[in-house]
Formats: sequence, C-alpha cells, structure tokens
Amino acid sequence: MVDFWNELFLFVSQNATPHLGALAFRAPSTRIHTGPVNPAEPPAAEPSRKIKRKVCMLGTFAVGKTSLIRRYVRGVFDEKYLTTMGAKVDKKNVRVADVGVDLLLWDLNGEDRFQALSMEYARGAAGYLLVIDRTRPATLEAAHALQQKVLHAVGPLPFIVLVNKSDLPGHWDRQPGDLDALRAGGWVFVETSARTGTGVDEAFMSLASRLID
Ligand SMILES: Nc1nc2c(ncn2[C@@H]2O[C@H](COP(=O)(O)OP(=O)(O)O)[C@@H](O)[C@H]2O)c(=O)[nH]1
Ligand SMILES: [Mg+2]
Repeated sequence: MVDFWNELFLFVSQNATPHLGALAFRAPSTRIHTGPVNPAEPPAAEPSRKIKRKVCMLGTFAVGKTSLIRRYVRGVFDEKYLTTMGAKVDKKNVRVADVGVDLLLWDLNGEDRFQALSMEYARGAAGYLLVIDRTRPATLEAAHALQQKVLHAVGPLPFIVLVNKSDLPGHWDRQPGDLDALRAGGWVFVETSARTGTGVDEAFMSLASRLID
C-alpha cells in the first residue's frame, strides 16, 4: 500500500503537477523519503578550534583606551582581569568563522608612564588597537610614534586604529588628508565612541578577524 502511494506521488511529481496538487495525493501516513521528514537544524557547531590572543591597547593618555575595554567587555559573564607589570588584562571570547578566540585585552593601569618607558607590555601580543582622540589631533602623532615603536620592538603586527570619541563634535583641520595618507599605507580606521558604543564591537572584531592563522 505504501509502495502504491509512493509511486503515485513520484508519478505526479515527475509529471510536473503543481506542488500543492502533489501533496493532495499523499496518504497522510506515507513517508516518501527515507530520511527524516523535517530534518532538525544542525546543532550549533562547536568551534573547530580555540585560540588565545593577546591584544594591547595603545594610544596616548586619555584617548579612551580603558573606557573602550570597559564598554566592550561589560556585561560579559566570562570576564576576568589580573594585574601584572602595571597592566590590567580583560578577557573576551569571540567567534571568528569556526574559531573561538579568547581575546586577552591588555590595558595599562592608571597613567601611561609605563607605555612611554617600555615596550615589554607589547611582547607576545598578536595585535593591537591604536586609539586616537578625534578631538585632539596631537593624539594621531602620538599614535604614529607608538606604532613605530611597536614595529621596532616586536615587529609588524596587525592593528586597527580607533578614532575614538566620535560622539563629540569637532574635527581635525588636517583631516582627511592625514588619514588618507595613512590609509594608503595600510592603516585601517574605525570610528568609535566608548560613550555610546558606536563602532566598538566592529573595531574589536575587525582586529580579531586578523588574528586567525
Ligand atoms: N565623550 C567621550 N568621552 C570619552 C570617550 N572615551 C573616553 N572618554 C573620556 O575620556 C577620558 C579618558 O578616558 P580613559 O578611558 O581613561 O582614557 P585612557 O587614558 O586612554 O585609558 C575619560 O574622561 C573618559 O570618560 C568617548 O568615546 N566619548
Ligand atoms: Mg587608561
């Protein structure tokens, strides 16, 4: 009996009968396919691998490094910090394609004296976020100097430039020329606001996606 209905269904289907018409000929309890009728969604795939990556916040004082991390990590259950060598480390787990990435976000405690003194901070980093303050053009020069310093201390690493405080009015006289020249040299800029959250996830993810081997 089942074979009869199967054959009838296949016959009707193969003869280009509209889909609904074909369904009308199906016996209610007849299974046409051997697999499940409504295959379940595939289970949420586990990451195929998990990696940890050290990421440093770089930029001169008060550009918003600490505020950006706070904004990015706040509310995340799996949040940790430790204090070492004058640095604070927050952790954030993200997913890049099928890779689970633990971002270990290094930020300097308090003032930036340490950053000025030593690049020990950047050792072992996979990449960094270079933060500038869009209301203070001098922070771009400071960022450029830091970038050169990291380049010499630990070699070329992926980095993203966060043009922070995008919520504030004001612009740079020398923009966009300054940034265009740097863009041409491969710098990637993301406008962010630690205050409103604009661009923050995007900036961190943009870096994270560059840290996968
Ligand atoms: N309006 C505004 N203020 C910000 C933003 N990010 C940081 N700030 C302020 O800038 C000051 C320095 O921020 P902080 O995160 O301590 O800078 P850091 O020295 O680079 O760590 C603080 O008063 C922050 O509240 C932002 O996106 N918008
Ligand atoms: Mg800070």
